Amino acid sequence: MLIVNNFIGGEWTGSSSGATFESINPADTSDVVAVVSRSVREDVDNAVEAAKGAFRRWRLTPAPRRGEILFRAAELLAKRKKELAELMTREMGKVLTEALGDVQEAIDMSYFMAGEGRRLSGETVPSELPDKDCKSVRLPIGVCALITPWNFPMAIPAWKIMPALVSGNTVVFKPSSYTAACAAQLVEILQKAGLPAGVLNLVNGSGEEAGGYLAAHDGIDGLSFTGSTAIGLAIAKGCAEKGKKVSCEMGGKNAIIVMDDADLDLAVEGAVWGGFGTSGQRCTSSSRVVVHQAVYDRFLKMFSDAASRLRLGNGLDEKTDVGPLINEAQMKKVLNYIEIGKGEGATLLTGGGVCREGSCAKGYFIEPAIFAGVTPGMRIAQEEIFGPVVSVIKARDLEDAVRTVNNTAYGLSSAIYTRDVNKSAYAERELDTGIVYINASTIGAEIQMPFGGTKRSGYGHEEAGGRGGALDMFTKWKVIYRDFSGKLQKAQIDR
Ligand code: UN1
Repeated sequence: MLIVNNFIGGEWTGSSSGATFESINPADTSDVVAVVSRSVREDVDNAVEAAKGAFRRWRLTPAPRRGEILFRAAELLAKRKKELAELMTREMGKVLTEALGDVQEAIDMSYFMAGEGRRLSGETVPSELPDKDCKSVRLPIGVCALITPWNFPMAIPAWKIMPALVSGNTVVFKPSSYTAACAAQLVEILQKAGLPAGVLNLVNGSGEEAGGYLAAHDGIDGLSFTGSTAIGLAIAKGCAEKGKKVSCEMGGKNAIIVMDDADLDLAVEGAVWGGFGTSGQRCTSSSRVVVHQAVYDRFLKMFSDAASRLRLGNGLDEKTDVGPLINEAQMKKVLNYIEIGKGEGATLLTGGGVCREGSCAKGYFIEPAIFAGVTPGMRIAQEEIFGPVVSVIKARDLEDAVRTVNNTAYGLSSAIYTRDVNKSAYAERELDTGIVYINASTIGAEIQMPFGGTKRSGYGHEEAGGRGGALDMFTKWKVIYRDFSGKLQKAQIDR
């Protein structure tokens, strides 16, 4: 069992109240992974203060040097990849191969942002007047609060922490209380990589107690959040009222379209991977599959056969395909949606039951569930379930399928399986989601591209790289006009 403390001003310390909570293995609830300090307001105040103090020097540290620290962190992460992935599987349940991928995403992001230390480019453009020039430079925004979820315990914190740091911000990091041990490892690695005291601060605790207080803190200058839509929108509103920069990555109700000309084996593999990977607990999960009527019956048979073959169990066992849900509340929520689906008249083709057999006896396991005969307006087709439940909806043609996909409050990710280039081009243009996949599932975003959604899925693109990605969230522009004519020149007027 690990002891996980806060990390404030370069020191690992317990909560000032002395209170703790436990981080429990969801595959085996008798396994306490960590005892974690439960932060109170005073701890958050101290962390913000430490970040504020460190900002004065960190912002003036040359960006390439900031990048070198991230590079060293990437090296340390890579060296410890397997051990970190095992801890992740133990702490939040995802199967080891996926946990290795999660750590890999953090490694990739660290290397990528290390390189940004030598770019962080602005623009130099001509002036409309003689002997005058114009440039824009990126500056850090200040103290950034980063609030992250449990489903990607290393990747998502890295998406936020690395760009925030390389840009010269200092950070107060509040990870999900369900993955506190993973978060502490990441922070310790950055500490070992040479980050100065106070530049990155960790406060553990619940969303209500520590997260909410941090989000509303007057001492922060920007906030990045990944989590539910309800909390994200409340956070965005609070930041707007105070004029603070904010970005929220929220829920999804992602869909895969399967056309009549699709490679059905590939589509089934994609639907299984997108629907049941991470036990459906991804904001990008393929929780709907919209299938052309001509292949609907065949697809359903293939999909439910494949889903019923998936093996539930502890993610550390290499025979396991699907791990547990994160906690009891999530399990109850998913079971409730299964009842809602039945009540709405959808047909439960496979799964949906609690599994307590063998290695599942002490965890939160639900068999991968597929509903057929779902209509677009049903609650199971509209609301984010965040569990291993996929709704299959029949479509008349491509236009009908696209309309169904777009007919939700969310817009994070979508996919189409087709061999027709014209159909894929139409879908690419018309699908109202931040990410569109062609002949691939709705999951698998890469860190060098922006990540975010439309409608209630995203408030600002941010996370990863690319133009409009993380650096735009974590920097502000300063524009400098230099007039070396030695006389009064009036822009717009002297023309
Ligand atoms: C999430 O779904 O919560 O695209 C994040 C993916 C991962 C990140 C997903 N790279 O599946």
